[in-house]
Order: sequence, then C-alpha cells, then structure tokens
Amino acid sequence: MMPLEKTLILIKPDGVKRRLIGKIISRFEDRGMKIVAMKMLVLSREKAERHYDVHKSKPFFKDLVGYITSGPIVAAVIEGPSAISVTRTMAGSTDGSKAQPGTIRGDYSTGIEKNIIHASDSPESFAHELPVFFSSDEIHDFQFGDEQNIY
Ligand code: FUP
Repeated sequence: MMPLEKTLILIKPDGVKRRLIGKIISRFEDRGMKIVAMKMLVLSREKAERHYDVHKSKPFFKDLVGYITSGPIVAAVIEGPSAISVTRTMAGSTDGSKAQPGTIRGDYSTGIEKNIIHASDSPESFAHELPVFFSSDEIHDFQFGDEQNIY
C-alpha cells in the first residue's frame, strides 16, 4: 500500500455559490478517500494573504485575495494513498478552460480565478496551508469499516 498522505482542499466561493459542495465532496468519498476535517468559513484578508503568500509578487495576487475572501468557502483535509497528487489530478489544470473533462475544474469551470477548488500542490504547501485553516485537534483519526477493500 502507498503511504497514507493528507492534503488540503478549499471549495472556493464560486463552488459554494453554485451548490457544488456535495458533488465535490462526493468525488473524494466515492474514490475511497477520507474526509478527516471540514469547515465552512469566510477567510480573513490576513489568512488569505498567508495562504497565498507564494503568489505575493504576482500581478493577480490582489484579485486572488479579494476573490477568496469574497464569500464562504469550505476547507477540508482529505486523507488517502498519495492524496496530494491524486487530488491535484482530480482538480485538473488551474485554468478551467484548459482542464480535462472528468476533472473538477474541467467539468465545472472555464475560469482561471473562478476555478472551483484549491488543492495543496506538495507536502511543503500542505504544511504551510494546513495551520491557516485547522488546528491539530480538528484533524480526526478514524477507520472505515471496509478499508481492506480500498487501500
Ligand atoms: P493551482 O495550484 O492550480 O491552484 O494554481 P496556482 O497555484 O498557479 O494559482 C493559484 C490561484 O491563483 C489559482 F487558483 C487562480 C489564481 N491565478 C490567477 O488568478 N491568475 C493566474 O494567471 C494564475 C493563477
């Protein structure tokens, strides 16, 4: 079995406002991945700037922070074998207009800013992003009854 890994996803304000929370979470559950933390929140400007600080010098930074703080988002921690790369593949290319059908962005987005979902791109990004959203006592540890059929 591949080592279990955790990753962070955010369902962005467009995903929430377009009633896609359930469909997106279902994709991960259907794939056998474990939702080990989840909350809805409106991100503060400070937290948004911290989450996206690798993009601080980019021309789109101000709009990106404005957008991600514009309404409620859903943050979740997902666990599974190779969760980071599996989740990135499921999210699809950043630009929805270029994302493959079958991916979340390829099925629901044609935008680059309104692209439905964020997913950590590496263990380092996950380590940086996780504490913006969750404390350690909000990450749960539990077993599925049928894990032997999944992992
Ligand atoms: P991703 O990891 O796929 O979310 O993409 P990036 O880290 O490259 O970009 C983070 C977010 O910045 C994207 F989700 C959308 C936004 N972005 C823009 O608005 N314009 C750009 O040209 C690139 C990214």
